[in-house]
Amino acid sequence: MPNIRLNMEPDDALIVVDVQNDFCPGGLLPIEDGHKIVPVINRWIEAAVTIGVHVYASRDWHPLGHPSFQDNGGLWPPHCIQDSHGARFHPDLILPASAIVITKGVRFDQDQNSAFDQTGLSFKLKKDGIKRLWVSGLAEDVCVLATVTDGLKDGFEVILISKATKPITIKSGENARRNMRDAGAYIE
Ligand code: VGL
Ligand code: ZN
Repeated sequence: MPNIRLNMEPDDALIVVDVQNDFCPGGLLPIEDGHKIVPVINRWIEAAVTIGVHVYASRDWHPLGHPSFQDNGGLWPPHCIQDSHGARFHPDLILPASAIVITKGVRFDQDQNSAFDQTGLSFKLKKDGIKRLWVSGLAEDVCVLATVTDGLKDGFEVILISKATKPITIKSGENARRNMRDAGAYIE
């Protein structure tokens, strides 16, 4: 495959997935070195703001009793409880005032890993003429994976910024990357 270098362009969007305290060391569902992507994402945000690229930040925002929690038959320990410290964006993440926050994971009947899942994000991006997405954030093998594959399904070109994401485990991170590539994502 030719090595095409891609640059952000004004009708792209930068998507920052779930860069929240609970997914970083010290949090309730910590990803090893999760915090290390924050300065990397800040540089992408700075570039995006300079070019006029819109920034979207998703957040996992679970009510107590959420179905994704182990106590309720789900896979995960409780995390990103609405309004808790763990649910806040990482304190070093510098989101511009113009960033749009996408809240997900609020339903009692199902989880929403993808920032596109019943949020209307696709509608909004299309309304704004966005064709291509640069995706960063946590976790690469869960919500980033789901967001990238949903973005592709909805007809966007999607670029995963590999230095701006971290998986929960190395192995499932490798699987996730293969799945994203097979689904048509570029890995930058
Ligand atoms: C996530 C596990 C549970 C994520 C969210 O943001 O990747 N992972 N909830
Ligand atoms: Zn969650």
